[in-house]
Amino acid sequence: MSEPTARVVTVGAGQLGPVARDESRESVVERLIALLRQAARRGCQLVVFPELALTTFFPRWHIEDRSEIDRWFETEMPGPATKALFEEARILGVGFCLGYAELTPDGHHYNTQVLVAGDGTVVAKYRKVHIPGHAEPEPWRLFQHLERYYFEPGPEGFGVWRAFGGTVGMMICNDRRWPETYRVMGLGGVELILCGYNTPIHYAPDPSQDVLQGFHSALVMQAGAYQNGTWVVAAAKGGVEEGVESLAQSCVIAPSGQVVAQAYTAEDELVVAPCDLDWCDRYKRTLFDFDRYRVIEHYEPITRQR
Ligand code: CDT
Repeated sequence: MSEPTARVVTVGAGQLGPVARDESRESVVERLIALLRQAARRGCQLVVFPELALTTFFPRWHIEDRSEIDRWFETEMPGPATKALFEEARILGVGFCLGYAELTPDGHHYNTQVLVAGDGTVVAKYRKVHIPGHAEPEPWRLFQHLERYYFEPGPEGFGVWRAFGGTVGMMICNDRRWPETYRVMGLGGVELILCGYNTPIHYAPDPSQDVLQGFHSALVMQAGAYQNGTWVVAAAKGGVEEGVESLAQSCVIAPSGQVVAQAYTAEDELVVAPCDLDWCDRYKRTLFDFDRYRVIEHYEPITRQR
């Protein structure tokens, strides 16, 4: 009897280098399309792009004018600038996951990721749950991190979707630092978590953490992958953007917790790895067999206490 075929999905982390404040969305989309074409040549079925990929990381500035704020947001997806990316995905048969600032018709502002299938159709949307930083300007900082001024937390929470031959989840940047993010998706049977991020190297409340940014980013994702038996694919917007240096180190992490591919540069770069989704079961059915080993009667404080 022949062995069943492994469920391998080849995934690319489509890292971006800096996006300048005055760079147009059309120009960024050209860069994304170049990465998507490279991904097709390298056998990818799916490419993960960074958080807020279409613009510079605008939460580093305090903008007061409402109409100026809303210019950083997308009111439709695909929209005028992004429809070329959707069309290219359809032509190439390569899906993607893209982070962007979303303004809904009823006026809500979210930090969002959309998952698009290889036929160019939208599979799912995820709105960032853990919103870091601060809600009011703090002039003592070298630069602002005003995500809590610009974004509401996603009301839907975490989800998993059947796509790309497996069970796919999404998280955005700061979400990756919280074990609950992975565990909620783990309880849904997640096999492949897609994450975009913008992580400034300098952490103003405690600069002693600056040298540890790369370590902490890998630490949380490797632990989350291992403890939930899932792949994690993470794409950075890295490099020095408008004077602020951000972590690159986009990577692919296996359910074993091992980093199997990582970016070499802080520029536009595609990091590719074949992800065997059947590898997840080696962990989900053994050490992390939730049904057998989780002791939920002792976990209640996690939802009772902030
Ligand atoms: N974009 C994002 O979520 N960045 C945060 C920075 C935390 S410091 C305000 C991160 O966790 O990487």
